Formats: sequence, C-alpha cells, structure tokens
Amino acid sequence: MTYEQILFETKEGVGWIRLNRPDKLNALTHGLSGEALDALDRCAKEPEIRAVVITGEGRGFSAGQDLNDLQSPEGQTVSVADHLRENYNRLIQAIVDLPKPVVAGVNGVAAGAGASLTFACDVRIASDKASFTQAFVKIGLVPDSGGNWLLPRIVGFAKALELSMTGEKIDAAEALRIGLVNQVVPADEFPSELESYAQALAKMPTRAIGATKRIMTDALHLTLGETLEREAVLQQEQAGSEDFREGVNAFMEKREPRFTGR
Ligand code: LHQ
Repeated sequence: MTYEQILFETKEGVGWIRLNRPDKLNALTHGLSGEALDALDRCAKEPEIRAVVITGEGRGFSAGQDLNDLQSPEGQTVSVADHLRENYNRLIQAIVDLPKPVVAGVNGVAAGAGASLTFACDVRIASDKASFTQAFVKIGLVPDSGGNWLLPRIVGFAKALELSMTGEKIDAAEALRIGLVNQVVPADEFPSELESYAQALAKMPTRAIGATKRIMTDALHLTLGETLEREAVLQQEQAGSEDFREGVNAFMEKREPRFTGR
C-alpha cells in the first residue's frame, strides 16, 4: 500500500507512523485510518520492528475525525456506526493487540478520536505544546474510539467523566498531573527525546513486553485467581525465550544484556 496521509519508516528497530495532514491538524479521514491500520499491521508482522511510535506532523497530533469527511466518495452521508466499526474500532484494537510497545508522541493538540488514539497507546510522551480535549461533547457526541474504556483506566473514573462531559482542553502540565501522560518534554527537545525513548524500548525483551501488555489488559476483567493462573502459563512461555536466557546469563556475567526480541 502506498501512503498519502501518513509517513512510515523503520529506523533502528522502531516503526515510525507519522500522521501527515498538518494543515488540518492531522484530522482523521477514512484514508488516513486505513493507511495507519496497514502500517500497524506491518509493525506487528516485521520482526525487526520492536517498538512503534505514533506521532503527528506539524503543530497538532490529531484533531480527531475530519468533520469534512463524513460523506462517502459518492457523496452519501455515511453511517457513523459503520464508520466507527470500519475505521477507529479496528485502529484502536490493532494498537492494543499489537504485541510490541506502542508510544504516542503527542507533539500538539489531540482531540476527539485523536485523543483516543493516544489513550490506546502504551505510553504517552508529550511535548510541552501538547494538549488534550474530549471534543466530542462540543459537537453533541459521546466519546468513541475506546475513550469510555481507556480514559477511566488511565486517569480514574471521576476525572475521565469530567473531561468527557465538559470537553475542557487541558495542557501538557495538567495531563502530567492527572497521570494522562508519562512524561512532558520541552518542544525543542521533543523529537530527540521521543527517539531515544523509543529506541531504548526497541532494545528491550520485546516478547516479554508484548506478553505484559496482553496480560495486564486481560487482568482488567479477570479475577485474581484467573490472573495468577494466566501468569503461570505466560511465564512458562517467556522462560523458553532467548531473551530470558540472555537476561540471566548477562546478570551472572555482570554485563549488559543484548536482547534480540526472540
Ligand atoms: C479541522 C478539524 C477537524 C476538519 C481542526 N476536522 N478540520 C467519529 C465518527 C463520526 C463522526 C464524528 O466524530 C467521530 C469522532 C471524533 O473525533 S469527534 C471529534 C472531532 N473533532 C473535533 O470536534 C475537534 C475540532 N477541532 C477543534 O476543536 C480545534 O481545531 C482544536 C481544539 C483541535 C485545535 O484548535 P486550534 O489550535 O485553534 O486550531 P484551528 O481550530 O484553527 O484548526 C486549524 C485548522 O485545522 C483549521 O483549518 P483552516 O483551513 O481554517 O486553517 C481547522 O478547520 C482544521 N481542523 N480540526 N476535526
């Protein structure tokens, strides 16, 4: 697939997905969602990719649904439910299911489904120019793209509900204070910090990270007993990995481990 609305490259173990409609603050279209989904699929399948970054070109991360793109190519108004099923639901599920770490590099404003996209990622690194708004309510909609499931799990129910009912735009400092982002970096250092962060993740034991992500997400709806059993099975799998052998050997030999993701 050739990409027109995203940029995609692989660099030193990191798959970079850059939303690329800067004039529209990377507002999401059907085309952009399809391209991002294709790129995520490549990131999942290509073994040399061991961490993924989703970020935005220009001054925005993503302004959410492109409000000019709610018609089919034939000019018909599309069913919103079908639009969500076909685009955002698949995108959010693909990020959460991807068995590798996914970092949102939040360079600027993230609104509506654009904000949900960052919530689906495992880590949010923000520029001090970033902001977040659950913009849905401002146009008479409910949060979508997993916002009702993901945001309360990140910041807690009360804050998630408040942000969703008011649509208030919060800046990076407030996002850090409420635990919505993991780190805030000055805008001029943001590209290099984001790259270093992602490269460090790409050198870690990828399989263990993928499994951690999976079990912690599953544990949200499991009992303690079920989780303990799931841990036993998953740990057995990890114990057969090359990275486990390397990790233990490196510890014994008092040297830095060289993980390969196998
Ligand atoms: C945009 C957009 C945009 C098009 C800025 N579309 N052009 C799912 C299924 C079906 C239905 C609908 O929704 C959904 C899920 C959703 O995501 S709903 C939420 C949709 N998003 C919004 O309602 C956010 C609308 N945008 C804004 O509130 C502001 O633009 C934010 C707060 C994001 C940024 O404000 P500013 O920094 O002041 O920038 P701006 O407003 O001046 O925008 C810059 C340009 O981007 C401007 O174009 P122009 O040609 O005038 O320079 C905007 O029209 C365009 N743009 N968001 N969603």
